[in-house]
Amino acid sequence: MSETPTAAEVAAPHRYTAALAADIEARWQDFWDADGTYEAPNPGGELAGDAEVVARPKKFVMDMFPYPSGAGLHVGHPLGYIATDVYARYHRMTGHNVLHTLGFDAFGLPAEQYAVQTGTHPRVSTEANIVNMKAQLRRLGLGHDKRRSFATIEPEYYKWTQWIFLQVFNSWYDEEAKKARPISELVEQFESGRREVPGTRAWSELSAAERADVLGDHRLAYASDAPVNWCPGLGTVLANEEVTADGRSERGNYPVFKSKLRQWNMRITAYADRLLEDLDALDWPEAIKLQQRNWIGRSEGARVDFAVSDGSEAKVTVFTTRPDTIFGATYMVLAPEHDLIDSIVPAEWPEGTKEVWTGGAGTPGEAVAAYRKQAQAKTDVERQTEGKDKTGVFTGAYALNPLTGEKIPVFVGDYVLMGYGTGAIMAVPGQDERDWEFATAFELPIVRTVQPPEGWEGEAFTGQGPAINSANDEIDLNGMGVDEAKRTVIAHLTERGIGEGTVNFRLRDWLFSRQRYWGEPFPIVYDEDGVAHALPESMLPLELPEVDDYTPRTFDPDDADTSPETPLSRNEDWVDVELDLGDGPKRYRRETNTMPNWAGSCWYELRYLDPRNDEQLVSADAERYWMGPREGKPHGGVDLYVGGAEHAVLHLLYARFWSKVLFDLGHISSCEPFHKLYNQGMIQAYVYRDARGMAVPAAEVEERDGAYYYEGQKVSRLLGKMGKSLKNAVTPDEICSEYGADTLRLYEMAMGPLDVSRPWDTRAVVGQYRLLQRLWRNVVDEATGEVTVVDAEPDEATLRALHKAVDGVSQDMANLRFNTAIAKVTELNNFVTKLREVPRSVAEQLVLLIAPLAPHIAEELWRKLGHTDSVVHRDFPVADPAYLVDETVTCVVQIKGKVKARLEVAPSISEDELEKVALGDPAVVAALGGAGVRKVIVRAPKLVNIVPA
Ligand code: ANZ
Repeated sequence: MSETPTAAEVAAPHRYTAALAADIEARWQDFWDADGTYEAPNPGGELAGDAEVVARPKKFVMDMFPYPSGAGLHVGHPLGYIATDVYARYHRMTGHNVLHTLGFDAFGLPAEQYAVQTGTHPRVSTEANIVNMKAQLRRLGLGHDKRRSFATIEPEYYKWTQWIFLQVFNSWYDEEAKKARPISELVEQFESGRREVPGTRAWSELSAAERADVLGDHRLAYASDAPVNWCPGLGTVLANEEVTADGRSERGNYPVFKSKLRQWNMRITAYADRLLEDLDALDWPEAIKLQQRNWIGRSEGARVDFAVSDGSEAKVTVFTTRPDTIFGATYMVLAPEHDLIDSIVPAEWPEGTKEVWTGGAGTPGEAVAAYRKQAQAKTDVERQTEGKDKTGVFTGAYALNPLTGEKIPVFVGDYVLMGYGTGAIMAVPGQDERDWEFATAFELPIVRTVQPPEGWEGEAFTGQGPAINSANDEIDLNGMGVDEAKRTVIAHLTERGIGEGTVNFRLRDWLFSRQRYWGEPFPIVYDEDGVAHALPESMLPLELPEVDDYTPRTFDPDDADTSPETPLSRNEDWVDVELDLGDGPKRYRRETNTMPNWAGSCWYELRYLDPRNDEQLVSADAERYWMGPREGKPHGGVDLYVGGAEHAVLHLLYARFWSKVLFDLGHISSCEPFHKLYNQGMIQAYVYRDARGMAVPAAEVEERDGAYYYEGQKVSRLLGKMGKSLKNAVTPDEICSEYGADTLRLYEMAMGPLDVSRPWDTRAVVGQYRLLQRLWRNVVDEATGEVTVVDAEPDEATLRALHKAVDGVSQDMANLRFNTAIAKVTELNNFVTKLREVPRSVAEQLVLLIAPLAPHIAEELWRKLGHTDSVVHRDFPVADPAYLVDETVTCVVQIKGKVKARLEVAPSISEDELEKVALGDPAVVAALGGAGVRKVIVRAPKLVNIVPA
């Protein structure tokens, strides 16, 4: 504040200004902290509290927790946090025990990269970022139960992440019971002979390593040699999303190779069906459910064997969703990585090989080798892109169509992916668009097996219709619809032993290891034979060791035959250990990969419930109380989870998977983590770019005649993301300083419906500031600071305005429609502003109405109005229905000038509507006595004059 007061400050020293807001807000934030205002009691344990509060209905409201980035928050980040806060506050005021808190998802790559660049330990930078973010969040007045906050990097937290890993590792999926069970029960089945041991020997005859291998095929967490994106130039494996379309690393532009590396996986595919089925009962946006369904990608179809026609026993097994079309399979395609290729390729091109099939190569072997090389450099997405020319080469081998008996050529083509189905297809150009394109390019025959509509020509027909061209001596599909034909053909193939109906999923197991430092260490050690052993629970947490260097070791970028060296492997003292795992001290080597970023966020909702429990992940009482199944929520779960739509699959699918495992093993009572999900929109901001396309600081751009200038140069303007790199970030701190947190909260909630993206406009913030200033003036004299309300009863019109607002705002709050709630509060406030005197009861209700949205000013006014308690736990106003019905006016209905009826109607009734009501009135009908009507004269809303025929 400046030292000499301005004229306005002298005239109105008690006006609601930024300085006053700052004072009010700081005071109430301190009060809430000291008072523990937002602490939600558990039914028992360390966080047990007031039994009366515990007995209320519970509400568990949650945000997707933030990564504490060094850049801190911009105004886009808190949109969801404010919304959940308003929602939580509303529910506290309507008789709920509300749990709302916020933790930090603090492992991750940015801190590690910063560490590599600066030598600062990731823990140091991460903790500093958390401190900064907490301060930013505190200024917003969010009503969090701070006792329940944590960061995923705390050993007390990741102890339990590791513990869950062990639960997953030590269990298997029982297909019959359709649930996870302890691995010890599987061992028992093998031992007792109730389950057949693979191979020829009994369980007791297998070595420890052999047993470990057998169990590894069943464990829900298992190590396998999966082909992954290995980038020697960066020294790490990469996610598919980190690889460019031309097969290079997005960062650094190094070559990326598909390399088989031993990695940990989680068998999420075992849960594919349940992950699908349980979606139905969740209250999630349909778009997100659809994304999960597509990601899981359940397809019903068949596996069919095609014999290779070289006299060998070889066969190509395909997965098809259209077994009804087999009669139209005129060629086959194998993925370039398919194992069978090498064994079926002949030395020479067979007779009948067309020029276009050979790729210009002298022999099939050369053609296939050259083609594979070319395919290796493409990503799966690229290979599958629609409308791209289909490529491939002939393998020189033929297969037999099992229903037509015809020899059909086998191709290698990259539009077939190794990771889906069997990595091989029967191609039916008549019914499949991709196959049609390929067949046209390679001059292959096309046979339609479904009758297309008349005039259909020049493309595949993928719709429904009767089967045609589909009969042999044993089976006749002709005339059948697609579904019947499918059923018939599957039965036939099954009988012949060359096929069966199957379900195929797009979902893959979850690759769970990363070659990074800043993540949870695996609680796994290897013995001398390389057998993996779980650490006992007593050895958790296994803490991250100190290392000198966080950098991954890099290699010659072109040398595919290298493998990663993880940062953790550099600490030999940590890696090479003597442990007693129950059979005496032995030497072991620790797993040196770390868990992926997603691990910590897979179960954090559970830890909020019982954050300091060091005996259990969460106590059964607390879990059942906050998460347990309820009426209307068969699976239980968080009552409201708010976050960005970008987390449709990975995080939300992984978290669901872990919940199901923990549920199966009896650790929790809800098999779903999040009952209701809501995606908030994004706050966008204008990005201004100069002639070179570089972003310029948005705050320094000037507008003149509809054009934009930066340092005198014209710049372009587009709506985009908000962020430091685009030089358009606005921080909540700036807005809090200029107007106060309550104004910021109102502005963010008023910008539009919560799920819609909206452009930030700093100039518009002042509108909400004025609302709060008017509210303040309605209660407090700006010159004296005295409360000005009177102890008079409000008049009828005021009561109507009040109760209408209360009714509307309540409904809006319960349904996350905060923008319209603010409009209604504003309307009421404007009404009150026009009153000569403000009745105390009206002022109080107004303050309570706005309390969830603008909690600091509400507390302050509540106190000024003479209350000694906090508004946080006061009852939200309840509308009196008596004041909600519209007022009516009396309408007189005359026939030939004589009054025959009086009607009570809304003052706003239309002429048409009034005419209808009048003519339908029983007294009028009786008076007309069946006579027709010649003319009706309507003067809405008061008079209707009827002239009978
Ligand atoms: C013959 C056929 C005829 C097919 C027809 C479709 C239509 P969804 O629904 O996604 O599961 N396919 C199978 N494995 C493949 C792979 N590894 N790479 C690329 N394509 C593959 O798709 C299943 C269909 O996609 C399968 O059914 C197969 O083509 C193809 F009129 O078989 B179909």
